[in-house]
Amino acid sequence: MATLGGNGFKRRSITSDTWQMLEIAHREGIETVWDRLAKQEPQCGYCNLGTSCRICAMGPCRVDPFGDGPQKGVCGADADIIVARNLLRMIAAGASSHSDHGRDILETLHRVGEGKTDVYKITEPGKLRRLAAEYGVETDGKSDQQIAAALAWEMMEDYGMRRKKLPLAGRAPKARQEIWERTGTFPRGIDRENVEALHRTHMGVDNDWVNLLLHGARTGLSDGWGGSMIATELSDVLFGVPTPKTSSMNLGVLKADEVNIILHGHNPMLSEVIVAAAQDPEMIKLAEEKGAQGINLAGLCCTGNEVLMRKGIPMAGNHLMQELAIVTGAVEAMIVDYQCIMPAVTETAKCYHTKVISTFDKAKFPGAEHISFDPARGREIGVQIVRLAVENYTNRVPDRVFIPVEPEPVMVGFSVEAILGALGGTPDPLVNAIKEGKIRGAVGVVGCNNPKIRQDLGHVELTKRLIENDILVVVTGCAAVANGKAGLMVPEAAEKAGGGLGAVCKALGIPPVLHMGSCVDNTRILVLAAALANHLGVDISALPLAGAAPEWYSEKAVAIGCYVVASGIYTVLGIAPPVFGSPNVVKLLTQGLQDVFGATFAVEPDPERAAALIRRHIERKRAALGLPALDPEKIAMPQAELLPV
Ligand code: BF8
Ligand code: SF4
Repeated sequence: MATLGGNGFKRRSITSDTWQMLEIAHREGIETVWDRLAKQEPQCGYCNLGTSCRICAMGPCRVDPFGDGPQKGVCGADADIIVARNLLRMIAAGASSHSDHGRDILETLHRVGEGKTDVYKITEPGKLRRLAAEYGVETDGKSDQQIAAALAWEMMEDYGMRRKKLPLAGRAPKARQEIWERTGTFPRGIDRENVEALHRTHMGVDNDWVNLLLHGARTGLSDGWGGSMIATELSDVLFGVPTPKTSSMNLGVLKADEVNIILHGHNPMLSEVIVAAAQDPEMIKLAEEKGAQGINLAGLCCTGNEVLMRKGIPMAGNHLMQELAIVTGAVEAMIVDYQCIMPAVTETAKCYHTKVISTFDKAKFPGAEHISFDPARGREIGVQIVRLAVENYTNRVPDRVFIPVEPEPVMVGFSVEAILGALGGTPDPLVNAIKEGKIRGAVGVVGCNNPKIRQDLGHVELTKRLIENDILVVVTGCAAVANGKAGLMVPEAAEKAGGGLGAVCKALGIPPVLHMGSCVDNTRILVLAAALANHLGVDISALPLAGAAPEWYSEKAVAIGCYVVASGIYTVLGIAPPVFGSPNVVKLLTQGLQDVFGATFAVEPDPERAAALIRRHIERKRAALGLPALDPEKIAMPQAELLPV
């Protein structure tokens, strides 16, 4: 890519570690995600519009809604049906990914309950008992272990078909639950909604695009108020409720003189045992014998977020950094579990001494060494993996080691419990600050990186505009890492906030951008929104809240967007989903859902304009609640500019 040398790399990202590593990758002829995107261009127009279909062998088909080409697939499906089916399948894939992750954690809780593992234990008995009470599990006179077994058994039902309603959805305000009842979207069973989504999208089943999309909402809700929420709640029970702590972010967290182990993926089960094994004196001694000063763990993606917010393990980067982390030449092992791990990492690793170690039997990677993770033997496997990494230190080529930047400090770990704790135990101070207008509202900025958007630009510019205008920002996933790298997740960033939000943050000693965890932890945002709504006696859709996924790429993000909107929160996407081939579907998602769920989607790639859309929305909600509000029309909408990609 001759044209992309020098400053060309700056068009790909706003972060210096990315630029520097891209320069090296380019020099060494190592292909990255950006190069592969360039080779794919122009990408298929039908697929971008969502009007291609390969669901059955009469196809593949594509319809041409805006031209003279075919208007129907071989079976007769038109653009509306094809777009709606494709979208529902995306939602189901995303919801299944989160929910299957939740299932893995649930099975671990069950093992703990049955006494079949000595690796994991109940770290938060209080939270275990609160959850047990929600599920009607008897706790009086019962041990933690007995409660864990009984709660796990009950939660396993959430995945099945005996329930009419998912119990955790009972956390939503009554008004919200009534909307779900009325529209037939109350999630029943996690697996059930996902299997039904696949059934409905088989050729010749559900051919009503509205009906398909309503099931999309129900499938998304089974993730948000089901599978993901189980993943979050049980991870807290087993590994601890996150509390505020300081750490650091970007590739500068790697250490030139230590064994570097990267934890990449989503499931904290394995990373917990790796963290323990890396502290094992025998392993540290072995590292010293190999000439290293110690063992350094660093996170990537959402496994990184899990260990960051519970244990303060530093974060090497977000989604687009996975190949570039290896290009530092300083990574002895990249340990992967599942989700968002590009198959490309094993190719990049071949150019270095880095070992990629896959660990889940459901997620194998050609070119990786596979060590099958068994929770019953977690400790032993943790030590085995760390030993492999330590022994690999001697294969490092010191001349190729380049760690590009100094780490950026961050404050993380704002679980709902921690936020309410910082506020003195009740939502009152936050509610009062919102009522007075010191804080105008709150926005969840979440989701991925996508090489179609200059890395981190969407997250960081949107967040800056929001906090400047006294809107509290909560972040998860790769959006959190973007903001952390940009220096917005330290208490000193209160200076970059407006006077109202800034003063609140200074009084509490917290950043204006609160890190709430990994992507399954978006459910923490739901729980917080429900708590605020219940506190005020209103529905979630009445609150001055919004969501944004400025750089999303994954099916999981589609599922998240879907449950956020179906929970009553307006959501702005920075990347267009593949729906624009059906004007009917677009109209429903961007307007019609207002009458169904009291919230809609918007698509706006320009973060300045996205911020204006969100500010207008928040002021409208404030006015409707009778709170002091700005005239939304006076919030200027910047001219659209084409973003450099
Ligand atoms: O679950 S934000 S790129 S790492 S999908 Fe993936 Fe997106 Fe990152 Fe986490 Ni979430
Ligand atoms: Fe074509 Fe219909 Fe089969 Fe899709 S389901 S591939 S539109 S025939």
